[in-house]
Amino acid sequence: MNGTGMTGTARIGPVDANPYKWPYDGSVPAAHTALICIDWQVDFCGPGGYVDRMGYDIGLTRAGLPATARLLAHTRAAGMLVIHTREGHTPDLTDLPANKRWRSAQIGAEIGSAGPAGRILVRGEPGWEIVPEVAPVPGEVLIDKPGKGAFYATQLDLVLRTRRITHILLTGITTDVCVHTPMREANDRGYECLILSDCTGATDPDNHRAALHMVTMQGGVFGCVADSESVISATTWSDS
Ligand code: C5J
Repeated sequence: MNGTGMTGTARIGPVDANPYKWPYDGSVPAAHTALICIDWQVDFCGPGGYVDRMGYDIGLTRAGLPATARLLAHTRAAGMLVIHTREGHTPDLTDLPANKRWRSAQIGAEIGSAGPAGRILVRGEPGWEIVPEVAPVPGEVLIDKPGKGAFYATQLDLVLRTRRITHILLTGITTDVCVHTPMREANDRGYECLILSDCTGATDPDNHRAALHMVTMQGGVFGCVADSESVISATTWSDS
């Protein structure tokens, strides 16, 4: 028995998604599927963090939190691998490209400078922590990354292959930057991806919509788009 009251082995699909019923191969065991929660950090959706300091509306980046928390509970019960990513730099900033630092200074939120949530985008600072609504639980994987992609300069691909993951669900912020980049990276590596429209958010609503729309082009150029309820209702359980 798990948190859903269901027993046995879970399988996902077919999910009512756009532009095709996800996944392409009909359905997938939860054991071969990972939920990746991208950069749900104070710096991106909390008061005094990087996004707030840049002057953007954190209401937009927080919008996907309730649906993500529900989906997290579901995927944990289904036995999926849960992976959390955090964007950030080492305290000495040796992994911070000069142009990234310069650009952040132009917009008044220089990476590495001190603010209400500690040093902006620096590992170990309060702003770098994942917000409590979707915080990791023991046993879940944490991937720390210096950039927008989750595969570059990380062990993510090795973790996925070691756990025999073939299919990926993506939640997180921001839709157009740190969610889109790893979706593209994963798609190029052959992972079958689904981005959750209500579990993502951007600093600009048009960018959020456009980023989701881009996925649906060319028959699903990077995978598919669906909402979290469609994933939950497409989960079936059988005795193992
Ligand atoms: C950005 C992110 N937008 N997590 N990072 O700089 O999307």
